[in-house]
Amino acid sequence: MARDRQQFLSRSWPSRTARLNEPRLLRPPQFDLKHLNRVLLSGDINPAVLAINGEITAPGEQDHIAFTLRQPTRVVFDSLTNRSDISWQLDGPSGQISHQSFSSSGSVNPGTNPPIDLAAGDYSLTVDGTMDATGSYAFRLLDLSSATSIEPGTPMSGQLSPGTETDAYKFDVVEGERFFFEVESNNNADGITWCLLDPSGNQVFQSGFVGSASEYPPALIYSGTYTLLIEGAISASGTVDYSVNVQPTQEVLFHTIAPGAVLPEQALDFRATFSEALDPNYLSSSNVVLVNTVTGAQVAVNSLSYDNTTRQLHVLFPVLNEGAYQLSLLNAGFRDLAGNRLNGGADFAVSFGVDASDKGIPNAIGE
Ligand SMILES: [Ca+2]
Ligand SMILES: [Ca+2]
Repeated sequence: MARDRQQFLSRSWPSRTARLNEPRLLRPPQFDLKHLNRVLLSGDINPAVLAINGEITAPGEQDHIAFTLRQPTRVVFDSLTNRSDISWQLDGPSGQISHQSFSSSGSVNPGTNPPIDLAAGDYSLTVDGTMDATGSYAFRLLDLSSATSIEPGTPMSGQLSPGTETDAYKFDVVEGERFFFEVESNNNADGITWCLLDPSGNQVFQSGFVGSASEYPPALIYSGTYTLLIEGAISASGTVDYSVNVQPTQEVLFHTIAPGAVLPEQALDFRATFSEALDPNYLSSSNVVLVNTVTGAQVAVNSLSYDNTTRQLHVLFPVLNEGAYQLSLLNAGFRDLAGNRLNGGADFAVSFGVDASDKGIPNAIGE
């Protein structure tokens, strides 16, 4: 039934430059956004403004889809079809907005296909084959305001189904908060990307989305809603199951090792004393993040131990060369004995147990 409707949608408004074998209608139909949602989008975790399966059945055919937005809407075009010889063009009240092939419409790629802020008004999407290309196509225009809300610190899982789709998540940020983005699992890594958008739709990061990938961007500088997009490869077949954790972090110390200096292995140790006992099952060195802020490289900690009588976490570091380092505790990664995730500075006090100067490395470390 939906397919019949889509055929109607795509065929009932021939182009003004319609080919001779296309029928002409006097007036284009106008479809209300809410109507489209109800008809086309039930069961989708990321409601779209448009979700269309169509087909260019005859050489030279153009398909046209008209829709009306009642309010300003930020969208991304999510191509589900790996065809370089079929293209789409979006036109709106101000003229042409975008024109790309279906195979190069990465929805997380700000270079070719950034999020689009559409004003209220009437729009048309034209799908066209290059030369005599024919075949089926599918896409969604995702409404980012309808992204699924996530709670930082609580792992979440999802599925790209089909594997070519984009999933969108959102969470609220207070200016200055910092988060560690971690892929906990991904059963089909090929070609998936993820990106974070700030409240204005500008990209904070974009990178490959593989089983152990992580991103640790600088403190987020705007208060408002951030959007996380996870986009399947356009060549994907099958579905992709994944889980992700967006963890709030507590930045505890920032140190600089002077030019030319080398801090020997374990010369520096870090201690965090918690206000209550920790569940040992959630003690992990992956919850301690040391980053060289000059190179951006993450440094794996050497070892981590926890003494339940003193409630003290003890972390030793590898050899550190000159550079500026930032150390963060992924506080949401730790849990107390009641199973609660820690919520930052209220739950622990931190210190360096051994200062570098104690090891005869004058001026090696300074604030
Ligand atoms: Ca999905
Ligand atoms: Ca896609």
